[in-house]
Amino acid sequence: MMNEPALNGMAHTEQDRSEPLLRAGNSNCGGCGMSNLMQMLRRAAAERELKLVIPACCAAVTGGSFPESAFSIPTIMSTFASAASVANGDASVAQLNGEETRVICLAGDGGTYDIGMGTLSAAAERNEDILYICYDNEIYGNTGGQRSSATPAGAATTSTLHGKQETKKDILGIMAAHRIPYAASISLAHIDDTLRKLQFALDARGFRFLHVLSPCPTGWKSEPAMGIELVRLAVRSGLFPVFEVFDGERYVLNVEPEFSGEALMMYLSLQRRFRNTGVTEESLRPSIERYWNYLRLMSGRIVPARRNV
Ligand SMILES: Cc1ncc(C[n+]2csc(CCOP(=O)(O)OP(=O)(O)O)c2C)c(N)n1
Ligand code: SF4
Ligand SMILES: [Mg+2]
Repeated sequence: MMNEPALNGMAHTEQDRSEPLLRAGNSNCGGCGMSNLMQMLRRAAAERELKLVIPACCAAVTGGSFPESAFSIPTIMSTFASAASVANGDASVAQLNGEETRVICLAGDGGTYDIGMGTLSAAAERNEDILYICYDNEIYGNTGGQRSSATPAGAATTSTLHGKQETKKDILGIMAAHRIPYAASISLAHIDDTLRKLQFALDARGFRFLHVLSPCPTGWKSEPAMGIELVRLAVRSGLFPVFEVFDGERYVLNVEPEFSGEALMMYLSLQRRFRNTGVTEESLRPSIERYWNYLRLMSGRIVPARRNV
């Protein structure tokens, strides 16, 4: 009876559906990429026992107020600055108790690239046994859509009305430089690749970092139904490379893009945040090429994703 595309034909009856991590009644906007990520995480986790640590961000408020919660698993809300440390403490307690629980720190780009970077870097340097997932909507969404250091150049935000001048930080480069066991980017438009990486990262030991491009219709000024298509366009155009880094040195490129100019134009034109800020396909092309030259140099190898959707 139920055959939702996002579940890849796996859920046919009510009994086939495991309880979602983020239940109905949550306060996320329609079309939020983070909601989609939570659905993928549920599927990838299957029967694994999970705990979440979430610093201030949209994910922190979407569960609702105590004693109610839209989260179906134990969830701790932390300050920005302590998120990775709290997750680290939680993982250590689970280990001391002999539990199999996997602790996930789920944070936005503001909490990751900017405000929580100190403890994130410290936990990565100590190779603590946590999975850190950054859902990157390229703004401080929860406080009204201000720029973060993940906001790309040319995007209008509520604090850069005419478009941000500075370029986006290379978060995977920063995390790979910590020589952590696993760091990877995730495209929600590539379901098999997403599930494979989530499963790998859930089972691996030591510090794992996942970077997820997370459409935000509210901040990106885009249609809610276009979120996954926007991610697909970002991948096709080369704007969002999908790759993995093992131990900070072995780079594996998972999707070879078409570097399609049409995809890049579509990506820009479907989001009003890029309107009238001067950003064009031509202005973005050099930085895309520079980054890809770097990635090719680091990897020397292309592994296509198993299924492009
Ligand atoms: C130290 C500190 N500074 C600022 C805030 C206010 N604040 C709460 S959520 C938020 C935005 C978080 O952005 P991000 O991490 O990208 O998550 P998103 O809201 O986009 O989901 C800010 C600035 C805070 N709670 N604590
Ligand atoms: S503001 Fe953006 S990230 Fe936050 S709930 Fe809405 S769509 Fe999701
Ligand atoms: Mg954000």
